[in-house]
Amino acid sequence: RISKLHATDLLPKNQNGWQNTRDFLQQVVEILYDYIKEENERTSKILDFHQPEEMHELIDLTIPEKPMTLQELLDSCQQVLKYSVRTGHPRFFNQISCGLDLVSMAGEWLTATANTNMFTYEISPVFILMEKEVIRRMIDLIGWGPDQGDAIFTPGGAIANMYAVNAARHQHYPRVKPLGMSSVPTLCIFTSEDSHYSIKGAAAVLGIGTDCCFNIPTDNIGRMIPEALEQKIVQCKREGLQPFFVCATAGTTVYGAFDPLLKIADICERHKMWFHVDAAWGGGLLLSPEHRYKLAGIERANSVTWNPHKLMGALLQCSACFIRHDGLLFQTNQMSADYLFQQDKPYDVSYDTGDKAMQCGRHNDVFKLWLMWRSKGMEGYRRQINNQMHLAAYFTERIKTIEGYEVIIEKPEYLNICFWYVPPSIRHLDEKEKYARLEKIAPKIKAKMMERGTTMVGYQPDGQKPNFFRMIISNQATTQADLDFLIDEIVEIGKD
Ligand code: ABU
Repeated sequence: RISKLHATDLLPKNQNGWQNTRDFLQQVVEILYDYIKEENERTSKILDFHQPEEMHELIDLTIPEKPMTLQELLDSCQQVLKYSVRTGHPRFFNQISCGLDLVSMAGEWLTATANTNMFTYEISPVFILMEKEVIRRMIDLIGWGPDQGDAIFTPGGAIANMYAVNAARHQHYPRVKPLGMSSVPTLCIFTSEDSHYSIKGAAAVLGIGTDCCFNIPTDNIGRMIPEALEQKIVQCKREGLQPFFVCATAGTTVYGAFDPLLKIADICERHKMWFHVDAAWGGGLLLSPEHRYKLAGIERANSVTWNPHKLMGALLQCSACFIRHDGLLFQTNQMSADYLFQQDKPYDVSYDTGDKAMQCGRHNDVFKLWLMWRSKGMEGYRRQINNQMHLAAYFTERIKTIEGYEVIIEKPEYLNICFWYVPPSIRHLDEKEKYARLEKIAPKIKAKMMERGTTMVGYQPDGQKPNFFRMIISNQATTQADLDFLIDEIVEIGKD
C-alpha cells in the first residue's frame, strides 16, 4: 500500500493521514530494529567497504525533481544502513566514541521528535531544567564548590576547548571582545605535544595564532613534562609574550595519558594563568571511585572539557565545556539579541541559556545523556567503567605473551593500547630495517580487515615511531572473547 503513497499523504499535509503516518513510521522503526539486531550479532559484518566511486554506483544519492514514494524512502533508509559502518558492533575498536547504548538511542529518538531548540526556557522548559541538573551533577564530580561552575553543551570537544580559551581570554583581557586583538599585547597559550589538535585550532580561530600555541614535550608515556612547561612560560615572558592559558589533557587521544594536573595547577597559580583540563576522553573516569585518582587536581581547573559521548557512551554528539567562574560564559558570549532574549519575559530569564553560547540554534544533547544515566545510576557506571579498565589490562597483558606483538607503552594508563604487530617475515631483520618496514604493516592489515569486514581498529604514526595500532576499549558491548578475536585476526591477516 505504501508504495503508492507520498509524504503529502502523511500528517500534517493530510489531516486524515494518521494511519498512513503510523504505518510509515512503523516500517522505519522495523528497519532500525533489524539493524540493531544485526549489529549485535558477532557473525555479522561491521562494514561492507567500497571505494567512493563504487559506492556512488551502489547507492542513489541524487535529489529528484519529483517526490519519491514512501516505499522508495524506506528503500533508501535500508540502503543507507546497509553501507553504514556498524559502530555499535562489539568488535568495533576504531574510535574513542563507539558502541550503541540503546537507552541513549531511545533518548535521541525522543529528542528528534520533540525537535526543539535549547536557547530559551520559553521553548524548552523541561530540557533546560534537566540540563541544569545534569551540569550540576557533573560539576560535583569535577569537585568544584556548590556555588561554582556553569557549562554549555557544545557541538563536540574541539568547540568546547575553544569556549575555554575564549572564556580565559575574556577573563584576562575583556577589551578583546569589543576592540579585537589589537587592544592587547601578543598572547600565547600552552598545551602538550600529545594534546588534541583543537587547542591549536582554537588559537587559529581566536586570532592568537598557531605559532603562539606552544607544544610542551611529553615523557615516555605521553604526559606533559611540567618543568618544560614552566621553562617555556618563563622564556615566553622574557621574549615579551603574554602567557595566559595552559591546557592539560586527561586522557590523550593516542596514548590515553593523563598529564600531572596538580603540578600544572601549581604552575598556573604561580604565573596567574588560566588552567584548563581537556578531559573530553578521560572525564568519564570521574564516575569510577577506583580510577578517578588519575584526574586528581581537576578540581583546581578554571575550565574543563568533558565529552559524555566518549567513555560514558552517550550517542553522538554530547560534549560540554565547564567554566568554574559562574557568569563568565554569559559575559564572554552575550550579544543580547532582543528577538530571543527579551528581559521582560514572564519568568526568570536567567534560565535562557542561549546567550552563554557562541552558536544560536543549539541541539538538545542532554536528554539522551540524562535518560541513559538514570538507566545505569552511579553504580551501573562504576561497574561499566571498571570493567572496561579491566578489559584493557587483560588485552595489554595478553598481547605481551604473543609472538609478533610489541606494545609501545608497557603499562597504559587508560583504555588506549598502542602496539605494533610484526609479521613473521620481518621479525629477523635488524631494528632499523624492521621499523622501516613496519610503516606499511598496520595500513595493510587494516585494509584487509576492512575488506573482510570482521573488525576495525585504528592506526597512526607518531614522530619517529612508524605506524602502530591504537586499540580503544570504550564499547560497552565488548567482551574478553572479542578482544581475543581481534588478536587472532591480526595474526591471521599478518601471515605472509
Ligand atoms: N577527539 C576525537 C577523537 C576521535 C578518535 O580518536 O576516535
